[in-house]
Amino acid sequence: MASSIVKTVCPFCGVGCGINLKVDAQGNLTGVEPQRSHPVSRGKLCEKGWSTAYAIRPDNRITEPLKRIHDRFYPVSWDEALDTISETLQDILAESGPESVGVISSARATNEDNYAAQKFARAVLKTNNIDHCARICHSPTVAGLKQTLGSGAMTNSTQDIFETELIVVIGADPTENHSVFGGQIFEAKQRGAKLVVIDPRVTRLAKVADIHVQLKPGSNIALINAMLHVILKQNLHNQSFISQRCDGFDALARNVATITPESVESCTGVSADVIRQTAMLYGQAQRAMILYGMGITQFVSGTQNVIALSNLALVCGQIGRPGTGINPLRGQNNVQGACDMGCLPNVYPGYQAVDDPSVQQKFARAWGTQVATTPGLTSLGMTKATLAGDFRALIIFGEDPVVTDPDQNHVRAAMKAMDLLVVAELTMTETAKLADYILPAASFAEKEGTFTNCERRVQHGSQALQPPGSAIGDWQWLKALAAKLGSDALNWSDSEAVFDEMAALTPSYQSMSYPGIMRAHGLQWPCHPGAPEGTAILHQSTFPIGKARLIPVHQIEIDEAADEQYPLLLTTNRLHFHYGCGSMTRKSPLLEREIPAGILFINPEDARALKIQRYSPVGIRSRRGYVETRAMITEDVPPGLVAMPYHFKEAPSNQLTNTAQDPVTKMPELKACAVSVSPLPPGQEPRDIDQIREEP
Ligand SMILES: Nc1nc2c(c(=O)[nH]1)N[C@H]1C(S)=C(S)[C@@H](COP(=O)(O)OP(=O)(O)OC[C@H]3O[C@@H](n4cnc5c(=O)[nH]c(N)nc54)[C@H](O)[C@@H]3O)O[C@H]1N2
Ligand SMILES: Nc1nc2c(c(=O)[nH]1)N[C@H]1C(S)=C(S)[C@@H](COP(=O)(O)OP(=O)(O)OC[C@H]3O[C@@H](n4cnc5c(=O)[nH]c(N)nc54)[C@H](O)[C@@H]3O)O[C@H]1N2
Ligand code: SF4
Ligand SMILES: [Mo]
Repeated sequence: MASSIVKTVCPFCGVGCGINLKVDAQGNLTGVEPQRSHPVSRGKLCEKGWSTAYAIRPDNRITEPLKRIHDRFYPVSWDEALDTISETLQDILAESGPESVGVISSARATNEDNYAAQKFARAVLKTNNIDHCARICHSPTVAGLKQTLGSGAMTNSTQDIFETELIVVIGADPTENHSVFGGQIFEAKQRGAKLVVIDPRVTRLAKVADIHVQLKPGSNIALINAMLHVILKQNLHNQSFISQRCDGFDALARNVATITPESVESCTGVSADVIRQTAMLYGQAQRAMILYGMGITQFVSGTQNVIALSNLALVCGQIGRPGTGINPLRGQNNVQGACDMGCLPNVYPGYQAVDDPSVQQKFARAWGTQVATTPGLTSLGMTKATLAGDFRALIIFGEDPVVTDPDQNHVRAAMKAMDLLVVAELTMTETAKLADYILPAASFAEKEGTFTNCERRVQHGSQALQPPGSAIGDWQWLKALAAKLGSDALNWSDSEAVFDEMAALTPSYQSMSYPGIMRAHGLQWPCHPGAPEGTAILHQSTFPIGKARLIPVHQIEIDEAADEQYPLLLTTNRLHFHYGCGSMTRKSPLLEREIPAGILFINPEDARALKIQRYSPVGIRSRRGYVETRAMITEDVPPGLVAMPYHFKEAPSNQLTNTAQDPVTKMPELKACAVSVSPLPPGQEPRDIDQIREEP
């Protein structure tokens, strides 16, 4: 075999940078490089992308199926593992029915893997209990924009950033989290675009913004309603767009009539002047582009926050043209795809409702089998049902909920209470440690498949390497497990066959094929006979629901405010050098050198009051848990607010977080909970959570 360069997509964030893997004649990965002509990344990668080779190195991997006996894992053959898993599943199905089993799929895996996962749940297990991390990420986007626009995806394309006059970044930190795109925001600003950042923390973009609106956590709706008030008062709304393309304007106008900037000063912590300036800037721009993230969605008010933003864009007619739009920065490399594939308990691929009888018939006919008819449980619903005794078996691939779901003690208790927990992973995670069986999964570089980035671009990744040991791709072990359960529903010959079946059933992917996607550096959905080359900008002349809906929303307070016992508010965020549960980025010595351990960001004022010095060991307690780490004193967080990343399994911020949920989507409030912070006694180092847990 000669050495080769294989084209694929970066396996981390939703920017979807084009990456080339260099493979030597022996089949080893020798390096990565950016694709020069890629339409999004244009020859760049961030540090995580450059470090991909470490993330999937064979010596860090799970290479054979493992079975847990008491507290130790023993290697078993695939046959033995799948035989016992299928027997146990059959027993549980016979005793407790399909509502007692479920699947959590992976926004890090391919569309093909995700299509297979939801088909496995629906056609083999006969349940709609299928979900994935979008639940705790952009589920409010899917629900909110579906109501207002008819489609819950980024309306424009990343490169529109160079065509806009005004960039509004609200509740997102793109230089850290969508780094190559974050760099492009800097570039667009240098070329003359104005930049507004709305964030309680001083992010890197906030430091260069024309206006930084440093609002209090959870006050987005009050702020946006007051901006709408100013826009209407100053007659800056787009009358013709509203009358031609929107319903519900009068009710919206009535709702914001009394919400003056002055009236929300104390709730938002932002001066009326700054609110007015921001509203005027947005209202007067010819082309303004809203980019948003977890600072909008991860609240009990998540769906309402999204609706508020949608109201703002619609009233100003900032939708359907280049350089405009309402643009959720979808997080994971394939979270857009995992949602599109129907790995959600209420929709089939292409967001076709599971409780619609005609949709049920369509899939039952296509798949040649009966399907479940009632919506399933969400991921957090499955953990809750387990502790209530109503849920017994879970198959998880490519997620680490013990580190990434809120209220870790509760999640661990649920995982331990399952009668069967199967985890398919690249590497040993905190969740895998609790599994009955761990299955070795192939990484992105070791399988062929497609990934859909944040701008709806479906890209093809080729297989560059052989998987280590007996690891195989996720749809392939799902196929083998389905066969053990007596079903040939997943009997595809290769990943292209999976894609073709999916595309035929998913209207927005209808005209896509592997050759078409590869020719064009990816195609953006919707891609159908009316738009065979895909669609860069949504809603140009009409919305999928005809007219867009303006829906009045009211400020909703955070669930757990600071009080005497827990006097600080904790928010959780991300760091540039680490990703998710850290299981991949923390394998890279380069990334670990930058940030080797968890950290608490605290304002100098609070640090002084608590007698905390730079890098002091501190303990952080909430109503749900306790962790120890070190303090970083910084003006980047305001007094009263502390911030922690969630990447570090030794000091997991999800020990502390609140499970209070958005009633529409069950999104937990990961961005705000009450904590107390105290310095550790002199000489005491921060302990790992495992050590803390072992003590009485
Ligand atoms: N390096 C790195 N990159 C990543 C990831 C990673 O783990 N590491 N994860 C990926 C994933 S899954 C996702 S979803 C994306 C997420 O990307 P982002 O959405 O950028 O994620 P966060 O850093 O969690 O939060 C964004 C911002 O919301 C702000 N915020 C908090 N509360 C409020 C509020 O009430 N109002 C407003 N307006 N802002 C608020 C925070 O201060 C923070 O700056 O990143 C992706 N990219
Ligand atoms: N406190 C707090 N918690 C949060 C957040 C927050 O802002 N604050 N953000 C939330 C958000 S937005 C998200 S998206 C979640 C993310 O939560 P998770 O999805 O649990 O996080 P990841 O680190 O992306 O976990 C993915 C796992 O998949 C594995 N993997 C990668 N590729 C493959 C593959 O092809 N096949 C298989 N089988 N495995 C694979 C990796 O090894 C890794 O262990 O975290 C959430 N948790
Ligand atoms: S910006 Fe995202 S997709 Fe691009 S290299 Fe970095 S992690 Fe990968
Ligand atoms: Mo996410």
